[in-house]
Amino acid sequence: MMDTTADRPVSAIDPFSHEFLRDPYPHHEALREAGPVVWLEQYGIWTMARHQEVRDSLIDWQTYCSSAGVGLSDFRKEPPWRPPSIILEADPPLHTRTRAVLTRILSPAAIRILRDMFEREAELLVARLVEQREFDGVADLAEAYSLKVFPDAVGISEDGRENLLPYGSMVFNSFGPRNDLFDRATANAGPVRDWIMSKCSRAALAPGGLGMQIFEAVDSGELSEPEAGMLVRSFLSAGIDTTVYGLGNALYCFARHPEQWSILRENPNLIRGAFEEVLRFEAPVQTFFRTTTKTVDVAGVRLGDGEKVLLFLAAANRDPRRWDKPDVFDVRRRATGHMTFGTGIHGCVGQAVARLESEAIFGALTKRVASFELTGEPTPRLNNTLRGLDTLPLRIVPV
Ligand code: 4IA
Repeated sequence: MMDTTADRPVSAIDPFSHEFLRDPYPHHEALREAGPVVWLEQYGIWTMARHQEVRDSLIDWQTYCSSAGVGLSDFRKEPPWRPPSIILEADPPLHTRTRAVLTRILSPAAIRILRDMFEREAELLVARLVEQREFDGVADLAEAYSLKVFPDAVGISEDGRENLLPYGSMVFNSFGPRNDLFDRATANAGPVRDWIMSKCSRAALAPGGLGMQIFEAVDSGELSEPEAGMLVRSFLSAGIDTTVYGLGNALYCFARHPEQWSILRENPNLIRGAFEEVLRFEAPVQTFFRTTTKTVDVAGVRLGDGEKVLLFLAAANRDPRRWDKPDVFDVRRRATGHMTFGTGIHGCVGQAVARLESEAIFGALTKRVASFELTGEPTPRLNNTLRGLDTLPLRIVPV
C-alpha cells in the first residue's frame, strides 16, 4: 500500500495551549492554510479548519461518529469521565430516539410559551443594571440571566445553582486533553456531580417544566426512567455555559464596536441576525471531535479507521473561502451558515432557546442603553472547548 503519511499536511500546533486559546485566530488561519485536513502530531489526530470540510464531516455521521466521544478521548480505548450522554455521545438508532424527544420538547411552539417569562426576566435584570450603571458583563448579566431563565424553564430548585457553572466547566474542559485546564476544572468533581445528578430525577423537577416533560416520554414508552434522567443531565450540561459565553461574547462585541450597537438600536429587527454574527465572529463553542468509522479520503488525504478528527467550528466561521471579510464584525451580514451550532443530525437541539435568551436580553438593552464603555481590560476565561470572558467591566451610557 502507498504510504500516504508522507503527503499529509502536518502541524505542531497545540490547540489546547494557553497561548493558542488566548488568541486562536492566527492559529486558525495557519491550520486552514495548511490544508483541507491536517495531522496534529502532538496528539496523533486529524483536524479540519475549513468551512467546507467541517460542514461535510458534520453531515456525514456514518463516517464521522459521535459514540466514541466528541472529545479527544476515545471511549473505545479509555473509560469516559462520566457516563456518556445518550444524545451528544451517541449515534443512530439510540440518538434518533433521544433526539426526537428533545426536538419535541424544544419545538417552536414550546419556545413561544417561554417567551413571556424570558422577556420579563430580561427587562427586570436590565432595569437593575441600568440603575447600577457599572457592572460586570459576565457575572452580573451573562451568568445571572443564564442561571435564572433556563434552569427555571427546566424546573430545578433555586438553591444549589452555584454548582451549574463548575459542572459546565468540567463538561467542556473534558472534551480536551488531560491538561492543566482539565485538572483545575475537575478538582472538586465529586460533590458537583452528585448535586447535578440529584437534580435529574423525576422527584426533583417542577411539574410542567421542560425536565418533567422528558419524564412524560417515559410514561408514553419512548424512554426508560434512567434515560429520562440522563436527558435532564444533557439540559444542565449543554444549556447554561454555552449561553453564558454567548451572551458575554455578544456584550464584548457591542462594547468593542459601538457603531454596530448604534445600527442595532436604530433597527431592532437586526437583533436576531446580530446574534448569529456574534456566534460566527466569537464562537462560544470553538471545537468538537468526531471519530472515523472507516478509512476515508478527504481531498486526496487518506484518514484511517478509528481516528479522532478535531473539527474547528470557529475557524470554519472565519474561512475566507466562505465569508467576505471574515475578520470584520458586521451585524448586517447574513451570518447563518456559521458552524457554532454544528449542523446535521447533531445540530444544536436547543438553539431556539439560545436565540430567545439573546433576543430578550438585547431587546431590553437596545431600548435603554445608548452605548457601553469598557471600564477596565476584559480578562479571558480559558477553556478547552469554550471561548469567552471571565470578567467584562462595563459602564452603561443610558438612552
Ligand atoms: C450533553 C455541545 C455541547 C453544547 C453539549 C454538551 C453536553 C451535552 C450536549 C451538548 O451532555 O448531552
